[in-house]
Amino acid sequence: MTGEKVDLLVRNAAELVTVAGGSARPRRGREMAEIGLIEDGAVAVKDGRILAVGRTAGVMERVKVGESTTVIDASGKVVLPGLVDPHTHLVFAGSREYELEMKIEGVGYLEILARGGGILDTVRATRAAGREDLIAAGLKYLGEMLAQGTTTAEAKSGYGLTLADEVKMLEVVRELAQRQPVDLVPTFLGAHAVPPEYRDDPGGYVDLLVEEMLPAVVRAGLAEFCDVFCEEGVFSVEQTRRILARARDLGLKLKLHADEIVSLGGAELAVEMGATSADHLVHVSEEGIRRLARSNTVAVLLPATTFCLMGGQYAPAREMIEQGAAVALASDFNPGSSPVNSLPAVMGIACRQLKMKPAEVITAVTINAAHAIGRAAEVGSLEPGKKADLVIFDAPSYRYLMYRFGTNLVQTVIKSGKIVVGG
Ligand code: IZC
Ligand code: ZN
Repeated sequence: MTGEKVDLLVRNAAELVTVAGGSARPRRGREMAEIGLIEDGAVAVKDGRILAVGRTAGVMERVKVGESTTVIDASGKVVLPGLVDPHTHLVFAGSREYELEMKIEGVGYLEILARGGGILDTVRATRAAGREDLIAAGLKYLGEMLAQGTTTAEAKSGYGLTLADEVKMLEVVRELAQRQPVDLVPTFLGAHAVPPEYRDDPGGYVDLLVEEMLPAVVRAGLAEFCDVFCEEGVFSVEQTRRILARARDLGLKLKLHADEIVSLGGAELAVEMGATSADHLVHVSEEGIRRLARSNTVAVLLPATTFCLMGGQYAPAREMIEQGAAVALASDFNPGSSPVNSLPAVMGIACRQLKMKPAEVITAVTINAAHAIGRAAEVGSLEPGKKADLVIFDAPSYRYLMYRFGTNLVQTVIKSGKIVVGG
């Protein structure tokens, strides 16, 4: 067979981790350990898409390498699908490093919020910020993420809390998507906190969300998902159900900040509403785990947040996996509870604190993360036809990535067939 001429070829990878075969539905339970590992692997790319994947010898037989083909020798290296970060609060102004002392002294996250700080502090800064400042900050953070292997990320609004400011944030997300390589999936999180203007009338803010903000955001085509911070003292289960039902009627897909700090039945609600993902789940109930395990709702765990909040209790990842849930991992990058935008850092924490095995962690930041944002047909695995998003790590095995926690081992990032980091 005379092969097709390819634009780019990565060859001789010590370990090529394809995570292939999971595009139709998320990998759950035991399947999470199946990562499609190929030794001495190669990937051939044409027109930004993957053309062939397999052992180097086999791929070389099927494709033609011409003078214009970029050939990367990945001997001694690990190649993974571009990492997918399915939960970030990417767009915000300012920072909240002053919360460190409060947290060390034991002031709780919800207490800081109740005092008018936390999210509300970032809301003040983000409302005051101009678009260009938000874009400049977003570009900087996305550059950091890309340099650590993230090629697709979800990005939420939620620091505006007025229609105009939420629209401003989502327009910034759209602009960011055009100005740099990381693909972005926009989520409307108008229900992130009750804004100060509605402090004494939280129900009035829920009315505003449902009657005005959601329809306007949908009309403008600015969001794919709707998310709610369902938490004690923030939005109740009843309010959350009302907001999500309206969002679903308007055609948005659903996500939910569920059972992060207090067990409210967030996981059960996410499954009931047919949410694409339920996120956090540190305090998920037994029944919540059972329902997640029987649903297609992806459990997105955010262990860097627990680490940064200095909480002793992490999400029960092992129990979720053992019961058959589909687990993904995300950074939760935000200025308060997780100023961490490195998925490799999250992966290192996931092994040690969630007791997830390295292979499960790989699935959780690739194909399952892609399912959590409705992108599994396009990214999250190395398979013919998918976007050619690849990361080459200076590591001899995939386990080494989690083992060497704290050092950026990314050597090269390829996005849609183009080298965007390293060489
Ligand atoms: O700014 O604190 N948990 N939302 C829900 C956050 C954390 C972001 C923040
Ligand atoms: Zn969040």
